[in-house]
Amino acid sequence: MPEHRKVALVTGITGQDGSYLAELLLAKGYEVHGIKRRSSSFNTGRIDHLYHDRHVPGASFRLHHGDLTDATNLIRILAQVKPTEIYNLGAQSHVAVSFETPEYTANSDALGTLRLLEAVRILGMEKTARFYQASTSELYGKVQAVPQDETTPFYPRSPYAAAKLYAYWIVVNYREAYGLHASNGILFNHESPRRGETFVTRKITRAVAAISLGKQDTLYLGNLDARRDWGHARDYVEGMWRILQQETSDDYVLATGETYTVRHFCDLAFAEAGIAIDWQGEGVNETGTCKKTGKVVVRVDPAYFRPTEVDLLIGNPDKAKRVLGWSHTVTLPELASEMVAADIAELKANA
Ligand code: NDP
Ligand code: GDR
Repeated sequence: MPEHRKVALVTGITGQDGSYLAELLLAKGYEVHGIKRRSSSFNTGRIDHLYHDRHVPGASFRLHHGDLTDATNLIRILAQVKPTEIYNLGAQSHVAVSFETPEYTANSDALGTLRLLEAVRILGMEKTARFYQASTSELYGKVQAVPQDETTPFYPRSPYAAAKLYAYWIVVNYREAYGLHASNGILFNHESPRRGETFVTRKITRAVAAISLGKQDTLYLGNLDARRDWGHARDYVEGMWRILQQETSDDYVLATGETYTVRHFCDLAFAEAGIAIDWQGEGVNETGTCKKTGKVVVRVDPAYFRPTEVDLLIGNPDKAKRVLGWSHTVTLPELASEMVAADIAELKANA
């Protein structure tokens, strides 16, 4: 690979990870190209601060309209951009939503990955472009062993995870069949103030902000006992980049190695705003309530339960530490604190 060209193509650039990755790559001097979907309203809020008008000399950030469900469009963009690194972050990424839109989820998350890999082959870019696939701890699904590492068997528990399982293996297959420098990052949950509003951490921190400012009374959640290994997205995009800088492609777990319940995150986040939660007993699910003095602030709504749940995720990041020199830097209390502060500031600014 020519050392002087550093051109990245990022699918999912408008998402949480895409925005942090774009910042990282630009800071490292890359020419960054992103694929964004056409939408009826603006969907570039997370990356607007990076956008330079393409007529400005030296602009190194470009957006292209596209979609992982459109093969001809992917081929055209790849042919134009000639990336040296491709980060495939685009996906229908919401597990609960995948039960409602399983076919679309498979189309974008599984076949979308195949389309991108085929585009690389069709254009003869196997030796010039490195490929990163956004794989996920959801692959582990029904617990087979803990902590989960690169050798733990997969057991997907949702249409999302099943689609990502296909993507994981097609990446491995293209590496073995065609010598592509293609790697999977098996990333455990990572959050930030830019996390989508319907994922549980952000849903909680937004509610903490609204409740603390007197704009909301009650927060409805689903399974409070699910355990997740949560880190900060900024740390994880650094890991993605490091994976593609290796001489040899491979698969890596990125995780903190610690696991906490949704209930615990709730406690941390509410404590940040000085709101004590009076839980109505441990393990309450169907009718569980938690009270701030005299006032119910969190209730369980079974509508948020999933047909099949992933009960326990805890990753073993030893290989990433050893080979990539990567480890997380942000603790869960620090993450909760940053997210709550950002949501309070945002709500005040919009008041
Ligand atoms: P987000 O949901 O924040 O972002 C997803 C991105 O994919 C958005 O830019 C979205 O565009 C885009 N997208 C969705 N469907 C398509 C499509 N059909 N064609 C092109 N682009 C599409 O996810 P995250 O940033 O959190 O995650 C990034 C990737 O990492 C995803 O693949 C996710 O599945 C995976 N992952 C995430 C983890 C996490 O904890 N965050 C952990 C492990 C894996 P738009 O803005 O228009 O919706
Ligand atoms: P997850 O994230 O499914 O792990 O997928 P999410 O934050 O949606 O759920 C985490 C856990 O919280 C429980 N939960 C709730 N979840 C949501 N969204 N809303 C609720 O009200 C609620 N109440 C309880 C869930 O049941 C679950 O157990 C994320 C996504 O980013 C995927 O794309 C990624 O692959 C994985 O993380 C790793």
